[in-house]
Amino acid sequence: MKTKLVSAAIIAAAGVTAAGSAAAQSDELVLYCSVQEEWCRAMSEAFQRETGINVLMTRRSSGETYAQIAAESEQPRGDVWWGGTGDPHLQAAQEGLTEEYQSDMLEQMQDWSVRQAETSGYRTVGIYAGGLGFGYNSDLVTENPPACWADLLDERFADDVQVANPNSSGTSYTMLATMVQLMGEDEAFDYLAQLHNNISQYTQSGSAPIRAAATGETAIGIVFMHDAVAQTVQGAPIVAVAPCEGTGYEVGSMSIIAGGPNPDAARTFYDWALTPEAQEIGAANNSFQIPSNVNSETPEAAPRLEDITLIDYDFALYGSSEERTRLLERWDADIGSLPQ
Ligand code: S7P
Repeated sequence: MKTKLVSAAIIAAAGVTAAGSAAAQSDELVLYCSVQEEWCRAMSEAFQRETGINVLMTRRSSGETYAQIAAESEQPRGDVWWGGTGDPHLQAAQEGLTEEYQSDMLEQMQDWSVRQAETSGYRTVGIYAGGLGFGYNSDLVTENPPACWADLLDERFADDVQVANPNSSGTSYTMLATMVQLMGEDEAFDYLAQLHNNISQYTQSGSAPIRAAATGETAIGIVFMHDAVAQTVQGAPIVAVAPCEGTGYEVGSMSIIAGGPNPDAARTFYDWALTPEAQEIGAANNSFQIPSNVNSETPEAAPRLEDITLIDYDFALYGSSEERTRLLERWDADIGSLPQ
């Protein structure tokens, strides 16, 4: 899905003429976006309006975008990877797929955002945060609603739970790494094998399970809590749950792709995307993460991290190339191979 966001009005407003079309080549930004499509489009349009730089945007899940950037590393085509869970951004940083950049905007960032930058040697930065949990359809689950990870194993939810595949989805990889940190690795894979009995489908995108729950296709979707809240805000009978045992969280991130075709436009986007004005575009487009600029307004509906029992998620370890690759291989062997 490639969206070329160019319009005559925008070009005219930016003072770019037909005669200047050679220069327009460098006034382009190739954006790989890993949040919800609606937010990706709104960010692209706002940046284009602000700067006159044409944005070519592609939306893919986090694991898929990491794989695309790795596959294109000999001849990079993208400039900025914006959004998506932090672990694959850290892996890309470790593998030299992304560029070191220390924006002046860093001084306005929350501690967790700066820590993400430091962990990566300034090859990525935190742009938002959000806790992992699940959501259930209250029209379908009317008694004893699930409150804990353990409750999702109940046989009354057979074939009624969805989660994404952790290879394509950053949300699902966050769940895998969370379970390993909460329970220990063998116990986590044992839990996931039991949960498999209740899973109707491993989706490609991380938020698809809660969209399915909103329409009543499934009772429970394992997702980031803000993605569950987004459905509630839109009027779906979805209740977001912070699991009682504790849970992991994401530091959604942004990185400049090493050797991308438009490095100046990439840095312009990077600085702009860290401003409160740019970060507040999320809430206006149904995305309720916690923004990373201390001066950005946190959306009213955003689940607050301080209200959730959070584990001390080890981003450096679970975002490392070796650990992420190893855990995904084990998931393929132990869980992905189980009969549906
Ligand atoms: O919807 C927003 C969000 O949950 O999407 C990102 C997610 O990684 C993209 O979906 P995948 O799980 O399919 O990779 C999150 O970073 C973000 O909060």
